[in-house]
Amino acid sequence: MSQRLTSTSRTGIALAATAALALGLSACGGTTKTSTDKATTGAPAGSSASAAPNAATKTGLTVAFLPKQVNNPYFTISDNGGKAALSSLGENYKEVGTSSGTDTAGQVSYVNTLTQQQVSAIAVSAQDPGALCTALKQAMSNGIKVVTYDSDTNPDCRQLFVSQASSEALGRSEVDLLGKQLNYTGDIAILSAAQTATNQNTWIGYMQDELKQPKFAKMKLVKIAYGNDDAQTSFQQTQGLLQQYPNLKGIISPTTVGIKAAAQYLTGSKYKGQVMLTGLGTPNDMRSYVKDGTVQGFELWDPAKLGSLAAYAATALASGQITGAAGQTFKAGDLGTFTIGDKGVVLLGQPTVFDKSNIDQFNF
Ligand code: RAM
Repeated sequence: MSQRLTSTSRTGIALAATAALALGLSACGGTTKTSTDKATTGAPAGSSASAAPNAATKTGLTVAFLPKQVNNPYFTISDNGGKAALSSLGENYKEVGTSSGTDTAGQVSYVNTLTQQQVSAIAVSAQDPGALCTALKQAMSNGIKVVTYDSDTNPDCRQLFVSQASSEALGRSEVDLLGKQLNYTGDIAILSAAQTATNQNTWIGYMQDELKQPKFAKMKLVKIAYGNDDAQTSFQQTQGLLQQYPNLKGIISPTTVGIKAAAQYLTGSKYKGQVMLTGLGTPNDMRSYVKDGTVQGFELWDPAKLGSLAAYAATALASGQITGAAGQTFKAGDLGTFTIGDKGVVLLGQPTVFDKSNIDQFNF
């Protein structure tokens, strides 16, 4: 597959971008800085460009969602949230992606195809922080706006990261939840997704830091296992952890696929109610395990809202209203107005903790 656009189409994109910039400038009264959207220092790719906050929202844009995995129900919910937001704005939605959560080459190839197709923006959940960078930078240099959502790349490979919640709070709170469930005592393990996943690795870093606090002195992290966001691998990894560590008292699984598979294993085993399980799951996946006593509590954000916010951010970028610099704001329909933070990060909000008392109020 050719990764390059013809020089004619590149020129076309450049002309369109210049025209859009000019329109945006006249709408907001003008600024003379030109958009380069290129970073060499690891800063977010759009942080040095100027925005036209009052520019009209363009219609007929095409925003492509590229999730970590297309057959993962979590991404079906998030990307449908993106689709609904785009259709309310009069934009076009498409979704492409691999069925494996560890196919970085596949993700690269989809980015290259979307660049050839000259989509307006790409919203991607990255399987790896660096693997997509060359392809995403090529997309951005062709005028395509790049938003990461759910799982980030290195900041210079995208204009914005739409984050589900504070990574630090997510990592620390999962350790706190497990600590309460096992009375702050015992061996624990983490069942993660792919070994390279940016989001899980960031959360795990904060979990390890949280465990250094004195109140966790009697809790010992004995193993980090990887289920690759594959149900069968995650199930087998859970079984392996329990066999290898007979004193295991708790598991944190910060992935919707992992926590569901671990709960499935525990519920049919002698460990049910004995080994605690928490992490990140959807209420619909986890409801029966909460009701049967396998799981006491876990957390998540609303994936549909995450996808919706990514769609609004991509549209605002492609309309020239924002560039990705800290302090810029954009509107996201019913979700409200959001301000871009440090390193081009936009935060959706706080996650919800689900347990017996509230799980029936949620349907996703
Ligand atoms: C899985 C994916 C995703 C993560 C959720 C919690 O579906 O790994 O990236 O955010 O779990």
